[in-house]
Amino acid sequence: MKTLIMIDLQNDFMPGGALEVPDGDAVVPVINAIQQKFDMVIATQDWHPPGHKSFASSHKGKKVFDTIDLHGTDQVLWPDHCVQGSKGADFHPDLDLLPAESIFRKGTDSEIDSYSAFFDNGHQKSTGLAGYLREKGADELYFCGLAADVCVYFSIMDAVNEAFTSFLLLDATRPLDKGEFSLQKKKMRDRGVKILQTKEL
Ligand code: VGL
Ligand code: ZN
Repeated sequence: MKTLIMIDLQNDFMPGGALEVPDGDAVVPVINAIQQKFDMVIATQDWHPPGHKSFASSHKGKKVFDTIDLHGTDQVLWPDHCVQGSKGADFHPDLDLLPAESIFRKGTDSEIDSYSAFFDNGHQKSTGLAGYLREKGADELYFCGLAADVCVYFSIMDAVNEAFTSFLLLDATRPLDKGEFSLQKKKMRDRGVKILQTKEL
């Protein structure tokens, strides 16, 4: 069963947002155009309480993009973003959410960050997504959304570990850091992830 997983298509990751991904809004029409090709559509939403520990502003003397140890896991410090209930946490206004049968929220625990749609960064807590997808009979997962080198990448690697056949839709994602994403594409291919363009669907 073909399932589309739309990662974090939220205002704060769009140009002008708190943690903007270059050209991030370009993926919205691309994604709207392919939704009808899938048996199921799921969305994720980065959803942090104010003062979340992934925010540089929560650590005295630290700057955005510094790395700290957070409960034994390396944590990049981000600008405040996707604060629960804020406009920045809302989905892009043009994103078609009608076909999405569920929205999985992540990063809701103040103390731990969660890039992946499946687990927190320390792999301590599951979001329940893998079990949900299995119960629904989803086996082929197609990933799109933002940011390619953060939440999309970590979600795909967890999906592979959970034995889902995983695809990345290259023209329906954009990275924060292109160099990092190039290295990750190789790692994903090495793990059997198929990387394709939406026109190949
Ligand atoms: C993301 C950094 C921090 C993402 C979320 O959605 O890629 N990146 N929180
Ligand atoms: Zn976040």
